[in-house]
Amino acid sequence: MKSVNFLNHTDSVVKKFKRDFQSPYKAMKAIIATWSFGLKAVESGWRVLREGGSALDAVETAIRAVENDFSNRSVGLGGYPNIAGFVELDAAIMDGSTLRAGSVAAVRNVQNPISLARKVMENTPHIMIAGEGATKLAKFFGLYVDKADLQPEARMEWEKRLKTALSASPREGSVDYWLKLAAEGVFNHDTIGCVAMDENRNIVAGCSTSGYAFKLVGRVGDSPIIGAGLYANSFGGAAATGLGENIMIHNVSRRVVDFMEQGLPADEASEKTIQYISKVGRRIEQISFIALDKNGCFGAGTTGEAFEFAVMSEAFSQPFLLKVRNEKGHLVFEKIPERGFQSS
Ligand code: SD4
Repeated sequence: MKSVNFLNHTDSVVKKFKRDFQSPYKAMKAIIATWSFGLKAVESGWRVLREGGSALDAVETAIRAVENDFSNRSVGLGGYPNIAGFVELDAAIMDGSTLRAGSVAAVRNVQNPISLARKVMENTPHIMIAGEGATKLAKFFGLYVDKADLQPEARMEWEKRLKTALSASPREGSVDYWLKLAAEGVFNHDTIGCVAMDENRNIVAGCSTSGYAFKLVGRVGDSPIIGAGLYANSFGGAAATGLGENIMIHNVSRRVVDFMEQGLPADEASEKTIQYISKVGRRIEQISFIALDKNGCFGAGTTGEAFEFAVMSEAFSQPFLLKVRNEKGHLVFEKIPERGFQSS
């Protein structure tokens, strides 16, 4: 098959790209992930799919690749800590073919919370395990790590926050004190979310995050909540990123899949979701998501100005980055030129 470099694209390549991207085609194996670091996830997950692996393995592998990068400040143990200086992680996985799911919330000392979430799904009668119980389960399954020191840059940033907050502090240890500290927190909006479909058309969604930087101890975001941070069934899958407190209110991932269930392709389901949230939402800041439908078509949406994500399917010769822009409720998808792709 002849490869065409998108950087020197012609109109016909652009048209082909739009057709491949926005309308159903025969490619079944497909994978999509949030943000530019999603490229690393997509590359890892694609290797699994390409070799005939399951969507479940692909999503777990994809997310682990980002969790294992300690330079990432919003995913895994390299992430910013909570206000007490501990990294607390949320993660979940959902198998659309069985409607089974597993999740962990506010878990410490686990390098790969996505794998722990999968253990919860496959080896317990439960869906969600939080806090100390999740850490204990990690020990049981050999996923616990003794050493979970903050990365130097994360520690520096945390100490800076503490100092700023303490300079005008209420009584140390009071609720006011903790709230003040948390209010100084920065919103960290880079969850790794991933959705994949394998050659048997099984769709799986997953996500993993260290959540809101300098959050209150025990704060749980949308990522481990089925329907909010992720959802998958036989019609499609979705995963969200952005301020969890907003995503939960709108049950974002389930809503995107609902629209796909009604027959819309992923990109149209995404637009409907954004329009719905904008219409009803008081809390609409910072919500973005990715979507994949049962025909292998990609979608994504954002209530912000733009949101980057990574994709790969049988229709393309290598993974690449896309951007979705929100133009007054209408979603416009475009390539990111500096990360050109090759269409076969
Ligand atoms: C949360 N949704 O914990 C996560 C944070 C995030 O991109 O980064 N999303 O609220």
